Amino acid sequence: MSRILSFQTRIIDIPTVRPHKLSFGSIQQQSYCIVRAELASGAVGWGEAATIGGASWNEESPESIQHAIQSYLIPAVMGHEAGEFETLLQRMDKSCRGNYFAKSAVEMALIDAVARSQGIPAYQLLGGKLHQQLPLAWTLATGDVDKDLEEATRKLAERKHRIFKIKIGARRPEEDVALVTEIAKALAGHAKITVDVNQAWDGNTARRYVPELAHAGVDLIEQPVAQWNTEAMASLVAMPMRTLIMADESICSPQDAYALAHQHASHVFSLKVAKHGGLHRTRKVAAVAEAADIGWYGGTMLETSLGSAASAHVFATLAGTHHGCELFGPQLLVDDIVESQMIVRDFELVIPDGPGYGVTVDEAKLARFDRARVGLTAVHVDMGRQTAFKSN
Ligand code: MUC
Ligand code: MG
Repeated sequence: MSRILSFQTRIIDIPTVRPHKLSFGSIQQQSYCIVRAELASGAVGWGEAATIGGASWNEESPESIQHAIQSYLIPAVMGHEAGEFETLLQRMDKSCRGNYFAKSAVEMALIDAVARSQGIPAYQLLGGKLHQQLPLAWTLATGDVDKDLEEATRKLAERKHRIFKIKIGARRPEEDVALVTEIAKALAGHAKITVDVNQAWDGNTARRYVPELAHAGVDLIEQPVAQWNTEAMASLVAMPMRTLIMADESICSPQDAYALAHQHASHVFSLKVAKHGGLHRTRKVAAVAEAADIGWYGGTMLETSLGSAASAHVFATLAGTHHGCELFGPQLLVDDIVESQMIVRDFELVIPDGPGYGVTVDEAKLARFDRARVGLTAVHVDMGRQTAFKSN
């Protein structure tokens, strides 16, 4: 056992290899709040929280995450035993409501530090590794059918991905259905097709177009309606079709999980370490899914290899029916912050062994992408951020 000695936080910005278009906008860079935790024993651990499009995906942004960590979460846990995770979560909750992304970054760093100090992989602190690897999805989000198909064909040939999630919701639903139908037809027999509407439709639009997507061969439809629209989700689940309805933005807390299960409003939950408030709480949400016969999917906020490896460690411990994962964030970035990335083999992500999350943070790379690096003024940063995300 060892007490928490210190923390450091910083925001980094990493450009993406191509624009990533979602229902609410287009991103050209990903921003992260990175946390370094040091224990009295000298052990060091790293955590990360990623957001998509600043504060566009949900209420938190890299800046709010850093502020919550510095002002409230660090004072709440400083000097306490690093391995007493449940106590630390309660202390963070008492000092700061919500702010789950921020809490997840702190907890992620502490789990890494404790696992490293014991020389064990983090999954051993979380119940042990049930899966050696998980099927790895890729997201098609260029907004152009030819470019999407070219990308999917390349990923298939490289034996990296054969589950493709298409981001829709920015265009008219008829146009989206036409694009999805064309891609699904071209890849039929070679790949599984899923879509993510990112809350763009109202209930009536969803009830009209979900059957058309099902007819096109889509296996799974993610968050077709607003995060609050549980009744519409339930009406889609009740439709007689083989296509599954997955909650993403709707499912954050274990209480959300219970409410969705109780109202039969999801076939599958997309699990994400950030929105659940950490790795332990991801397991609590997964436990509700398992109890309610709801499947799970290993979701992403487009983390670097650090956050992706941490997510992989907790996903690897989960029982119940799963639909693979989409921890492809590192492949969407021009560069990473670790020495070597996780292995992707035969369409599956191999869960990394080794102490902590099994990846080694490269501090020179962190410095290269640090928003506060010498010479970058606040004005430049603001201008950079405006061009890095364009809302619709
Ligand atoms: C989301 O809503 O699932 C994850 C992958 C991706 O392309 O967008 C995100 C967020
Ligand atoms: Mg989603």
